[in-house]
Amino acid sequence: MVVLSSSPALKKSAIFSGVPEISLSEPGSDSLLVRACEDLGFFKVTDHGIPMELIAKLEEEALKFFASSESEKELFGRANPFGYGSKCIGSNGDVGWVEYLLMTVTSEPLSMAFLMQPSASSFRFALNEYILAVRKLACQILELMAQGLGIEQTDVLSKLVMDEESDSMLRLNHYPPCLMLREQNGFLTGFGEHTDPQIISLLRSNNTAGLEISLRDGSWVSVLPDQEAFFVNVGDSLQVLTNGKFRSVRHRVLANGWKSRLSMIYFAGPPPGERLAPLPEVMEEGEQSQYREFTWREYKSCAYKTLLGDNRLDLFHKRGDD
Ligand code: GA4
Repeated sequence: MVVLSSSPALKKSAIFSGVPEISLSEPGSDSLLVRACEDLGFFKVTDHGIPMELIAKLEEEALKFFASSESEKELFGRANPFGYGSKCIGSNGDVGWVEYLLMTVTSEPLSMAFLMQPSASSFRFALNEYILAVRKLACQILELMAQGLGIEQTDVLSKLVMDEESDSMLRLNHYPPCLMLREQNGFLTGFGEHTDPQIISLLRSNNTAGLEISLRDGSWVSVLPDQEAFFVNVGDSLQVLTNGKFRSVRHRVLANGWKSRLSMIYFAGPPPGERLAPLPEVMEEGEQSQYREFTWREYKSCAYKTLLGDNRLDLFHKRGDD
C-alpha cells in the first residue's frame, strides 16, 4: 500500500482572475483562442454546446462507480496504464491523493469487459455519449485555432483527432475527502505537476477547487472551478506543432480534504505513427524547427518512462543536441 505524507506541506496558491473565458458562439473566438494558447496555454470555453444533462449523467455514474467497494472497482482492471488506479499514478512511483479510471478512446464505442456487464450499461452509455460530444468539441476548438493562426486548411489539427487511429484517452479523476487533511487544515498533492503530452486536453470538473496552473514566471495560481465550462490545456504535441508559439501548460491538483473533486478529462492525441513537427503554415520565412523529428509513438513511450514533474519535452529540443 502507498502511504502519502502525513504532514501536508503544500500551501494553496492565490486565486487567478486572468483565465481567458472564450464563448464559442461569439465572433472573434478564433483569435482569442490563439492569444490564450500563446500567453498561458490555458483557457476556458463557454457556450460549448454540450448539454449539461449529458455531463451530469456521466458525473452521476462516475460518482456511483467511485463510491463502490475497492474490490468492485478493481474489476475494471488495475491501471497499467489503463484501468482503475488508486494513489499510484503512472508506473514510475508517482503518488497522489486521487483514484481514477483511465480509458483509451478509439473511433469505436468503449467495450471493455467491465462496461459490457449489464449492471454497467448506463455507465457505458454515459461514457460513450460524452466521448462523442467532447471529441466533437475538441475538433471544433482545434479548427478555430487553425483559423486563428491563419491556416487555410482548418482541419489540419482536428484531422489528427478524427483519424481512426487517433490515440486519445478519457480520464475520470476522483479526489476523495480526507479527515486527516481537514483536521490539519492543509493540502496534499492530488495530482502532481506535469504537462499533458497530447495535443489538447478538455477538462470538466464539479464545483470543487484544486486545479492550479503555472504562469510564465513559474508561479502557481489557483483556478476557480466552473462546472458549466470546459477548461482547455495546450499539450506538448501542440507546442511542437506550433514550433513553440503555443505553450504547453504545467498544471497540478491539490486536494483539501473537505469536498470531493471529480474531473473528467479528454486527452486528444494524434495517431501513433504521426510525425510531430512544426506545421509549415506556422513557420515564418527562414524559421527553423526547435525540435528534433519524432513520432507520437516515440514521444509517448519516452513520456511514460518519466516522472510527472520531468521536463520531458526538453529531451526532444534541438538545444538538447548541443
Ligand atoms: C499526464 C496526462 C494524462 O493524465 C496521462 C498521464 C500518464 C498516466 O497517468 O499514466 C502519465 C502522465 C500523463 C505523463 C508522465 C507519465 C505518464 C503518468 C506519468 C507519470 C494519461 C498521459 O497521457 O500522460
